[in-house]
Amino acid sequence: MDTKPHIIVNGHKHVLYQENVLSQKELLKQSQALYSYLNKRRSVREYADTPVPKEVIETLIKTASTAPSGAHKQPWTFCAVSNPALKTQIKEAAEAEEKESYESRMSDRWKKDLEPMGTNRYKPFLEIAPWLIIVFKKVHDLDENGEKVNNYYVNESVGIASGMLITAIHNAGLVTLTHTPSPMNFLAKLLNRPSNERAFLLLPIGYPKSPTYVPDIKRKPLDEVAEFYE
Ligand code: IYR
Repeated sequence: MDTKPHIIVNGHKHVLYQENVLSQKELLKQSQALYSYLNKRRSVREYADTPVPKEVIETLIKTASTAPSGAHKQPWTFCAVSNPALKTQIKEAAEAEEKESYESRMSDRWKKDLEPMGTNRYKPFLEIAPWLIIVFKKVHDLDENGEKVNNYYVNESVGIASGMLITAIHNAGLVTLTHTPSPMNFLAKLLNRPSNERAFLLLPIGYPKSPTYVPDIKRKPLDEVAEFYE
């Protein structure tokens, strides 16, 4: 076959895609193995204070940052916090918002829906987990003159990258939780983020406290989450 290392499309270089074609048997085996592994992932709220090396966190962030994004703008910043004083400030600010939420912002219906999860306004994991990653979305970019530059499909892009981060954390044998204290603007202030960034998600990362119990939830079966049009 005539394969060149690269071609030019619209004046731009396109490089050869490194394909990874599997046999039908391997394809099924690999897809089943990943399903079985990811099906073990659970949101965990109780952490051990065991440290996690910075290089691991760097690698997890690099993995998340391989996500597809609108026009390849990669409209995200992952802020990794291990500084104990900063974690305490984040916990205190998050708990102040959660107090408001649980006492007046959330409806009775919402609180009833959350009962099986056993959540409350206290967030000790924000201090105990060795790392917090706060994912920021860039609603637009800023050029060297501070002028706004467009980003596209920002929520979709940052959502996908966050999903990949959660997958990478689980793959490393660590646990996390998609925590969204609401409103989250205190995070941009505490972390001195530029004006084009908004907090998207807060993920504590670490080892689970041992033993840890998680709610006995079931996932919807395939026929409730998929429709096939063959
Ligand atoms: N942010 C609150 C409430 C909360 C809301 C949902 I939707 C959850 O799935 C879990 C919690 C808290 O973190 O407690």
